[in-house]
Amino acid sequence: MTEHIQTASHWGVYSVETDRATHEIRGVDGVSYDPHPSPIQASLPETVHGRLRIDQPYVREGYLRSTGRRGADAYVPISWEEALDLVATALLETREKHGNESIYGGSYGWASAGRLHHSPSVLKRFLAHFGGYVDKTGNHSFGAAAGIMPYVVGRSDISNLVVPWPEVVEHTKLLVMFGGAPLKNAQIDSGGAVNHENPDWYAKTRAAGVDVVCISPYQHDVVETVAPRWIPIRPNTDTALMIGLAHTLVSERRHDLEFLHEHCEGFPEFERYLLGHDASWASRITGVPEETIIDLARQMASTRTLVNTAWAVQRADHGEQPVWMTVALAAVLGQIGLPGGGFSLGLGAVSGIALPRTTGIPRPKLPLDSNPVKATVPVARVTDLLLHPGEEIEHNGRVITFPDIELIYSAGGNPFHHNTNLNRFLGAWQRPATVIVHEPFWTPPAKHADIVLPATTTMERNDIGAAELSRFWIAMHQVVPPFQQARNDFDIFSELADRLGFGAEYHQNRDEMGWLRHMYDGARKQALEAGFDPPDFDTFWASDKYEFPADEGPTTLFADFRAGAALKTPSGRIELVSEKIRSFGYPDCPAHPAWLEPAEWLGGPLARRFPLHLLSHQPATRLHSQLDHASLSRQTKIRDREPIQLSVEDANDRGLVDGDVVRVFNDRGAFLAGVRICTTLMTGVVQIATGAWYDPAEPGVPGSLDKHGNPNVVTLDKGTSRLSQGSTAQTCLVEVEKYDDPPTVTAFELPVILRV
Ligand SMILES: Nc1nc2c(c(=O)[nH]1)N[C@H]1C(S)=C(S)[C@@H](COP(=O)(O)OP(=O)(O)OC[C@H]3O[C@@H](n4cnc5c(=O)[nH]c(N)nc54)[C@H](O)[C@@H]3O)O[C@H]1N2
Ligand SMILES: Nc1nc2c(c(=O)[nH]1)N[C@H]1C(S)=C(S)[C@@H](COP(=O)(O)OP(=O)(O)OC[C@H]3O[C@@H](n4cnc5c(=O)[nH]c(N)nc54)[C@H](O)[C@@H]3O)O[C@H]1N2
Ligand SMILES: [Mo]
Repeated sequence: MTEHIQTASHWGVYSVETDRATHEIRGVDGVSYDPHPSPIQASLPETVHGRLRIDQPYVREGYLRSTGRRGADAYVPISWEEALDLVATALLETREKHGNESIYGGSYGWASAGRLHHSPSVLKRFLAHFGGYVDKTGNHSFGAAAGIMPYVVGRSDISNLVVPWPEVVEHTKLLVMFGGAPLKNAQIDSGGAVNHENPDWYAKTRAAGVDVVCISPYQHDVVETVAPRWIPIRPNTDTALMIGLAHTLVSERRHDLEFLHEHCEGFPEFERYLLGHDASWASRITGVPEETIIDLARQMASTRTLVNTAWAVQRADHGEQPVWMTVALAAVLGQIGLPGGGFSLGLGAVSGIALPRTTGIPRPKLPLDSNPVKATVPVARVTDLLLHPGEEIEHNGRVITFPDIELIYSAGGNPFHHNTNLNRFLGAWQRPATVIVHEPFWTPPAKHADIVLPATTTMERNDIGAAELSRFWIAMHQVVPPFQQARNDFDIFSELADRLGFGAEYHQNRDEMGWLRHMYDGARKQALEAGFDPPDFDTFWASDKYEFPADEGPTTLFADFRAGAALKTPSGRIELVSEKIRSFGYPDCPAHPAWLEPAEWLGGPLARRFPLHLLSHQPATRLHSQLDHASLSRQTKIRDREPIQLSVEDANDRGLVDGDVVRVFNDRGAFLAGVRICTTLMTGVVQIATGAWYDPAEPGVPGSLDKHGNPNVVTLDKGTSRLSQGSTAQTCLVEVEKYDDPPTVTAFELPVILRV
């Protein structure tokens, strides 16, 4: 008999059709209240019971004898009893010999939707009760923006610094988008996208006659639906373009002096800097013609203009600057706090970011409990942490000393996806004595771990979906029993906590449904106090979802500030000059927004050897590395490799045709990819999606050729600046050459398993 059961993922809520007797998953369907369900959900039926699932616990063959190399060894199947003993022993020994500061539990990662079974969270709760762990700070998504914005506008909640679609449609006349807003990115949301409305909002934007400008190396970063005007720009030079625009505005007296004096700190000093950098200077740096800059500046001053900057633009060396300069440009225009005007960050970066939202909705949550260890590492500096114990780095006005890491515990992330400069990272990953990973699939982190514990996927457990950017609470029902010996991350930690003597503190004697009910009741109480009316747990669970009412209308960003309220900056105003930042004395983040040359870019000396700028964007057919093994993602590959886009000219110069395999390389490493020639990409720029599973020709050996197309084999791993230490993944020069007789891709093979 067929059953239909609702659950959810980061890419949407869906109903799963299963056979009640055999538990075969027959298909998935979007829910009726989702206007544009994501095609990514089609990858689920084949993967939940697919051959890459990890069926039971394993230990790396060389681990117990301290031999071999992570990534190169075979795996030995062990029982859960043995596996949990090994984990408990490693944890206890590490703590005893080296203290809790030697345990890295920062475990970055998107894992899966659901508020209880979010694996990095259950891991952190566990390690907190074990006496603590070294955590990470910041994120890969918008680390530089989150670092700089507290100084500029007194806020670090970057995903709220967005002008929502309804306001754009009603009030914006000119939408200037640095880095665009690729529609493919709006498929997903951390915690579970619900209503995919972005395509409809683009259509409304078009119908309202909003003039859209896409400033990006790639023309299709804004959907054709809105007939955008394309201004190609050299990667990592947006700050210079914004400075050129601001210069034009100021020198032609088109700026809003009253706004600058009333609401901003430091304009006179910033103006002196600005006046030395005109449109012709900006043109030389950006490759944008001087007249285009001047015309655009004039148009911006003549109408209601919104400047939006994509998160990708700040995922680059000195990524603080384009964000600060976005605010400065909007301040010069003087429309901050007016409906549909001013600035916005990351419009369209994820599904819910610019949809009508409701403020003050509480979320059911699992308490992480406080971490007794205070040592942390910025996410972009994890390799340095592992390689250089004792080293000091500057971060946001403080000095961090790296502790000596002996044990890595990772669940719910793929470090061979999110970290840059993987060859250096792989060397770092070999250093600690023990690496423990929970994974549902034989992914690169599983294949590089000492102890591998098999985790369930969302379909195998009950949970509650409640994304920060949505108005829904979603009941996620268990669809099928756990695969083979897989267990929920939460249950694994509960059992470990029992063994280690803090079970009662960790799980508080609640099982899965006990926790869901407890978490729901806590959030419901808060919701009732806030004037909402969610039903009791049983009604919610039976009815699949609760939808909070939409707000009457959005409040305009910074309208209260414009009307006189103070910002949480030292001056209470927008800081175009920050005395606080000046006091840090950082050469890579001065007291006002400025053009600082990136470590590598097309205008720098390295471009003579590596003349192509590599951009690695979010993938259309998967979430980061998740579901790369499903047919939807694999169908897009070229001769089994991730496609890399090259302009016609760059392809011709190298004698390349569509379908060729190429080697993409620089001094940090090399990977293979399949050529796709693109007529809408700027010459000098190549583009590849992130997320192809790392697949080294010589496993475990730093410097090996990656056969499959993982861009992080060549990306740079310096921090954006001493201020934020954010990721610089988009700052990367390479060369590309044809590669004959490429080796077979083995990313989707199982590791060698020694059955005794
Ligand atoms: N070059 C380059 N690199 C980038 C970026 C870029 O733009 N360019 N973007 C960066 C950004 S913004 C981000 S957010 C990061 C994302 O990096 P990650 O969040 O690390 O990427 P994911 O592929 O989502 O990794 C999630 C992992 O968790 C596993 N998993 C899923 N569900 C569960 C579960 O229930 N339990 C357990 N134990 N495991 C589970 C999946 O199989 C997968 O291996 O990448 C960053 N890396
Ligand atoms: N389908 C899907 N959607 C996703 C994700 C996914 O994995 N899959 N990941 C999600 C996550 S975690 C995040 S953080 C967001 C990220 O959202 P973003 O960071 O905004 O997304 P990207 O796709 O990395 O980049 C968007 C575009 O920026 C342009 N760009 C890159 N560098 C520059 C530059 O220097 N200047 C200019 N002007 N343009 C530049 C590129 O052409 C690229 O296509 O996406 C989310 N959405
Ligand atoms: Mo992200």
